[in-house]
Amino acid sequence: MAEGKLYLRPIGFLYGPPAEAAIEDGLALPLAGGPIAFTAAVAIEGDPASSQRRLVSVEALEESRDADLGAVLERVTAPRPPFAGLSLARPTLMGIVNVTPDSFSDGGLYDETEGAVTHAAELAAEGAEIVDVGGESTRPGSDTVAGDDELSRVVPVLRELKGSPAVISIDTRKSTVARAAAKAGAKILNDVSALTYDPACLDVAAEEGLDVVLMHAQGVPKTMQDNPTYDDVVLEVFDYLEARIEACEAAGIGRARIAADPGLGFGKTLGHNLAVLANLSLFHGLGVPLLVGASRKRFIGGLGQNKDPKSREPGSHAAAIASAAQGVQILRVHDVAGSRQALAVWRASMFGTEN
Ligand code: YH5
Repeated sequence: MAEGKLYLRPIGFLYGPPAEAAIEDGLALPLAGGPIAFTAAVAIEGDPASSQRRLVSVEALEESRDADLGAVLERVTAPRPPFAGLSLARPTLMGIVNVTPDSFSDGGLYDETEGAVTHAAELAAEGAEIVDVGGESTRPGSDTVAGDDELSRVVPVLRELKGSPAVISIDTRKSTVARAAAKAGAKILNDVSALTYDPACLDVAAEEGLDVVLMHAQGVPKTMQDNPTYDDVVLEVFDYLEARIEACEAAGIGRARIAADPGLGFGKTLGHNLAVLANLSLFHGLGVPLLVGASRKRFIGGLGQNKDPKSREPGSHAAAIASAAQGVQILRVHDVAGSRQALAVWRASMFGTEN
């Protein structure tokens, strides 16, 4: 009988016409509403300290009368409503725009603003449906930035992006920045602390009607890579995100306005990052759209021995495809044009359609 919590990791994916046929015949189920289907699942029972795994066919899943299993299965298979007005039927690209002084050699607020605005317009033209604007570096080892400095970097950029075809996302942990960003036209609050660093972010998101991206991190940027430890990184990240979704719902941010992100590189060793990547489909059990940001991160260099972030593009594309192949809906990337090409070729070859 059910001992502890139940998690489901969908596996055995089908794409395109075979997916539709297998769903029709009861041999597969839609992953997060489709268009990918899964034919089996790894059922994980227990908790991060002690868990057991068994392989279950879709037939067996559907025949089970277990209420816990039924509840997880409903979350895994249910269609996701649009997020921030965007249909998530195919992989959606979030392009990264940094407004931090170290990305511009000569500094100066005007140059910084113009550079970021131009970059954002390029990313939107290349196919980014979301542009994520950040004024605080949260890379490993980074110091925190004063709220006023972050505000004065980011707000002028957001104001100039008001006519942009892309949905604007603000990457911040601070409620003052989130509030000002919402007034300046941002529709998404992307918070690497899942609204824990500054709990007032919960009220700001609720009041301003922002959709939110909740990301898992262990520790804070300055020290998070010192010695990250988990009993079971995948289950712990799942439990954390589930609790943060509940906190949002309690604060008046409905499930339809939430996306979840396991936070690659945030308090995670190479092994932790790979475990998360290999088990991404489990996070569909959160019942919300998923976002993954692997682009140019150190673990990609760690696998490929590459120190220069820009030399990590091929690995970044591979990680984006591996994520999309498990049904991840939103991919946070630096190279929008390249990611779009990689994903289009992957999609065409797996689904057998040009678009
Ligand atoms: C994320 O994953 N990441 S900021 C180190 C690098 C390269 C890039 C060169 N904000 C995420 O992009 N928001 C950041 O090594 C994020 N998910 C979400 N939702 C860190 C970053 C980076 C760090």
